[in-house]
Amino acid sequence: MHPKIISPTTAEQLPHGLLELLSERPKIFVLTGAGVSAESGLQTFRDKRTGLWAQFDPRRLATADAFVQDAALVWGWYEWRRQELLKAQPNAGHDALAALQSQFPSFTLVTQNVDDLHERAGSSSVVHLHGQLLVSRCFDCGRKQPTPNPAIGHTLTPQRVQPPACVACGGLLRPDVVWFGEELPADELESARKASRECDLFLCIGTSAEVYPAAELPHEAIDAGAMLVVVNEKRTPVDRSAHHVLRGQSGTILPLLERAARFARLRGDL
Ligand code: BJW
Ligand code: ZN
Repeated sequence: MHPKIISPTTAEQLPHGLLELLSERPKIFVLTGAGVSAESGLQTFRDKRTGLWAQFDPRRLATADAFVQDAALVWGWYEWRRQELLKAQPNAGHDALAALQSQFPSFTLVTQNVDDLHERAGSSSVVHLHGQLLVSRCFDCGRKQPTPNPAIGHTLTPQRVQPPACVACGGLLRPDVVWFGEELPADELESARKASRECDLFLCIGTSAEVYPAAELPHEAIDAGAMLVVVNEKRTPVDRSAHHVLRGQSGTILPLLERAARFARLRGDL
């Protein structure tokens, strides 16, 4: 497929086919990635200049082996990430998705993000495929528990911090996020797969779509007959499978989409 790539600045410039579908009360599936939180000041992962992986080695920080090797290094890095998150606020993109959810009876929001900005913007029933920064679990017994308050003050760079002990067995706490080589939470992945196969409109927003199995979801939706719309500042591997590519920042494009959906539904109601 050769999707038309546009950079809309008004709701009226959105593709006609998309507006028409929005007027028909489609089942909507949204997959978000780090790009949605970039305008809130949180670093993405793979940007060549500003991404976390440009600055930090994921093999030393985001694998179970890394934790076994040097738990204080890993925990300190996540403490720093949590502090960055606590300073951040949802942006116009998060707000627009929360408003869009309130318009459509069937709306599934699946995020790869480990932050809580969708929830803070008012989205409900958010499916976190890669876990959450503010939740911890025991590396030994697996028991989930809230993360104790950050041990260090606001620092500009990560510092080594010894992980706290599990309330149940005294083992070391780890962040309840999905590291490379680990399985995604089974219930979340299953509900995401099911909803992606059942949706009419799949919005793939602010993700490089390079990490599996999340990156399979848009393809499952297309294979089942959905319209795929990509919202991203840059090219991604799913662009070529998309019906429409909306090039730009999610904080600009999603409010247009939300506005267009309101008008399209009004027209559909007439
Ligand atoms: C904007 C914007 C703006 C910016 N507006 N847009 C080869 C082939 C296939 C798979 C594999 C393979 N080799 C290895 C694998 C498996 C691996 C994988 O996929 N690797 C690939 C990288 C190759 N996957 C796994 O290991 C997964 N587990 C697994 O497969 O288990 C199998 C298993 C079976 C049985 C037993 C055991 C295991 C787990 C993957 C976990 C990913 N974890 C992370 C870290 C989470 C914790 C943490 O935060 O520290 O999750 S990695 C990181 O990537 C994070 C993200 O959720 C994830 C996705 O990144 P995302 O969100 O797409 O961010 P970016 O930075 O990549 O992209 C941002 C995008 O936004 C860009 O496109 C920008 O242009 C755009 N943008 N500003 C709009 N304002
Ligand atoms: Zn424990």
